[in-house]
Amino acid sequence: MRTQVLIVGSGPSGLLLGQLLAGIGIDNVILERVDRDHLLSRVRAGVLEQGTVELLDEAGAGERMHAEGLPHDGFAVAFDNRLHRIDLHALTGKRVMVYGQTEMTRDLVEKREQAGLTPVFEAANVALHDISSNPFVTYEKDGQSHRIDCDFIAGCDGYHGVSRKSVPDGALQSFERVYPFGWLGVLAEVPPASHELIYANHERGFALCSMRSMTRSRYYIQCPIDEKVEDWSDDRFWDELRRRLPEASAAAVTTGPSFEKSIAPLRSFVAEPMQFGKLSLVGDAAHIVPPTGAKGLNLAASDVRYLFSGLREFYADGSMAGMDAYSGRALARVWKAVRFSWWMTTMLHRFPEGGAFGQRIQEAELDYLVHSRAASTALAENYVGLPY
Ligand code: FAS
Ligand code: PHB
Repeated sequence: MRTQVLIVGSGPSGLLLGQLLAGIGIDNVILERVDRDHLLSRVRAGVLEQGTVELLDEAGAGERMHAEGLPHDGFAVAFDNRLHRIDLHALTGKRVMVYGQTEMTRDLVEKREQAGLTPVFEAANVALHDISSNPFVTYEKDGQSHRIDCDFIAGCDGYHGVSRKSVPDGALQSFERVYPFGWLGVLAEVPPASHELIYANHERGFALCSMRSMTRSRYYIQCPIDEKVEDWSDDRFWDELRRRLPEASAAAVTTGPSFEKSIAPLRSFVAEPMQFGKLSLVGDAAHIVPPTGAKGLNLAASDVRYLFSGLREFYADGSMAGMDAYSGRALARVWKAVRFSWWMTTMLHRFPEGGAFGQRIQEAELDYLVHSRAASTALAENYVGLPY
């Protein structure tokens, strides 16, 4: 079998790229390791930049997002028992869309299936070959071995995928910072504590009040990296969450049974370059950010935008200029988002090893942020998404 672009991974990166390519007649196949139910059961990001919204529209999969998503003009930063609103729209003229990655993935999968381009689910032992010149991919499914030859491979298979590992040793340089804590997150069918997100800095640790709709809430609290989710009953979670919020916000929390509870580790990671021969790395396959700045999914979307532009140019007039520029263009935006996510994380989380000096610096950072228009604008323009 042969295709023009072979996409490894059916997460947001792979699905967005596949849908955009199919939309202009560029043949592509998506290989996905897990089954459809597993893919659509994952709970991850919740905030879309305007650029991501526009890309989903361009991919023809934005209808339900506009019907059910929640446009947000701002969010609050909480500390010293007070809320301080960051008015994104007043400061930047832009807003963000609160719409779960789970829903976005479902919309893209259904669009692709309607076009008869169903991803190959449960593709096992995907292997990349000859990625420098005449690339092909092999995999197994239903006990059969398969080979697909292609012009390009898009490695959209996330941090633990096979694509980055297929680059020859020494050809990539990686940069990493692992944070000494994780996020314990819950989903519950209860109304959110506020109509906008609340990012809370508290001496007991960070907390985030988010949502998926006005009847479904998403909450997170900072927890030790070695914490076990089974040690956290719902009651224990709700009590700890409310202790980290301003009193008025805590009183507004509606508790109820969680139907998803998990702990995510936090790290910053970048692999350079994001391309080797005919293999391009996209999204989490190339970079990871702590979710504090709501950038992970949105960075995946900007990588897709750059790669799609390069592929469109190649198939239109044979020029490799856009493809050759992909890594540099993507990394320029990636590193700004990595910096912002690191900054938001260091400003809002507890770092005991930072000592009394570190605590005072954090308090000064927060005080400056909420009392300086320049500081709030800098946060706001990064949060809504820097220009492409
Ligand atoms: P993904 O990891 O989403 O998708 C990769 C796909 O490739 C997966 O479906 C995987 O099954 C498949 N795959 C892997 N190896 C393969 C192989 N060998 N062969 C075939 N397929 C393979 N971001 C935010 O902005 N906010 C958040 O709150 C947030 N929370 C997160 C929580 C968790 C637990 C995790 C892991 C990430 C979170 N993120 C968050 C980041 C997340 O949203 C990613 O940025 C986003 O999923 C990136 O999308 P992809 O690049 O498509 O990678
Ligand atoms: C979420 O709703 O899952 C979410 C929102 C904002 C973040 C991280 C996660 O910064």
